[in-house]
Amino acid sequence: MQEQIQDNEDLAEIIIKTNASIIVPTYKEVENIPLMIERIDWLRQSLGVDLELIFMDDDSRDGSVEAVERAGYDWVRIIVRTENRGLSPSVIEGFRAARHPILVCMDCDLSHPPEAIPQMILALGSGQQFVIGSRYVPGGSTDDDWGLFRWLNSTVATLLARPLTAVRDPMSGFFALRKADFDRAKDLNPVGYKIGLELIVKCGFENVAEVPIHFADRLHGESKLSLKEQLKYIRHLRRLYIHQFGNAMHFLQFMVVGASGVVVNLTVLTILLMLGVADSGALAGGILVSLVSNFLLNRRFTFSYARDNAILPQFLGFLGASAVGMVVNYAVALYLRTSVLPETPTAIYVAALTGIVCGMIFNFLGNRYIVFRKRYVEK
Ligand SMILES: Nc1nc2c(ncn2[C@@H]2O[C@H](COP(=O)(O)OP(=O)(O)O)[C@@H](O)[C@H]2O)c(=O)[nH]1
Ligand SMILES: [Mg+2]
Repeated sequence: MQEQIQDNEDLAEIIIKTNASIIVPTYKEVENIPLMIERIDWLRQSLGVDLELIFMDDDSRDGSVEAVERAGYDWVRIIVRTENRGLSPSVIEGFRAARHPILVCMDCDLSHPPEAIPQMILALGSGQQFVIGSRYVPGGSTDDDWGLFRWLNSTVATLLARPLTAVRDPMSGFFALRKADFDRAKDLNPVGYKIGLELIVKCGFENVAEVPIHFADRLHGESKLSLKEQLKYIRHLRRLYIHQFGNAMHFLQFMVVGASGVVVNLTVLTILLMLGVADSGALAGGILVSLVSNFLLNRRFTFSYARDNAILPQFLGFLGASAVGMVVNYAVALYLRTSVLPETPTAIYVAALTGIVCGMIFNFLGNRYIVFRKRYVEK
């Protein structure tokens, strides 16, 4: 392995002067820890800068602490965490504990080549705010044995993040940034695995660079990326979308809930008709049930930040906002039909559609700012 590293000609040409802290989240990585230390030690010696290595361990109790002690270096530490476990919180805590002006985060499984670190630091020095060790830029690669499922999984996850950032590999757990920028980051919500994506979005970084890496398969042990973590990713994405797109995202969810209300309405209508209820009763039943389901879904998802507020006043407010929306709808449509549009066969439809859109917007605004108003910041 050492020879392979020393073959890396680019490294010899890169001279960096800034010291860096390398933060490595670990959970049961005892087999990989000595190898990580060895690789970083080699990098320290060849660069001649001070690199601090901090393992952020979630109480693995597998001999990780002893492995770090055995190495006996004063520039290597392991911090054992017993509270607020998880990959992202441990990285954040490690960044806070770091002593040097540049922060690097990487996996402990030797997937991420430490030899890319000098280039990453250099990019930060030349004005980049965030630098990713990337599999998906020219020159980057992964080991060949990725099955279809793993590839598809990674591709879909990356595509879902595309509206948030144009970065090719936002899922990467190998990245670097300045400590000063990290210290300024607000509202970090370290949930799940994608701490790099969280930082790019929440810090609002515009200059993000990607350094190509070969992403090797993990050396020892198994990936801890479970299905549960993947579901957390969906929740994380939703939060980031709301952070980035604010009202547009609330409106989109409001529309999706509205569309689901149509399905609920028609389903209830059909069931009631099958049960022999009269048309008038079945129509009313469909409307009532869809109103309730729309309300509950909006409370649970669209305006989830207000879901701890009292439910009854909210429901009455929701009905009120719907009523106002209907009045606006009717008024706009009638005004357009009688006073604005020319006498053509399609005029009534144009009027009706414009009325619907205006009514919906009023309905949304009433719910967003009055019925489900924000009493506290979403956690
Ligand atoms: N502190 C901490 N580290 C974790 C946790 N889960 C995973 N890790 C570490 O985070 C890194 C990435 O995890 P890994 O299983 O390699 O995920 P993958 O690369 O996406 O397959 C590894 O160094 C893990 O040991 C956790 O809950 N807490
Ligand atoms: Mg890994």
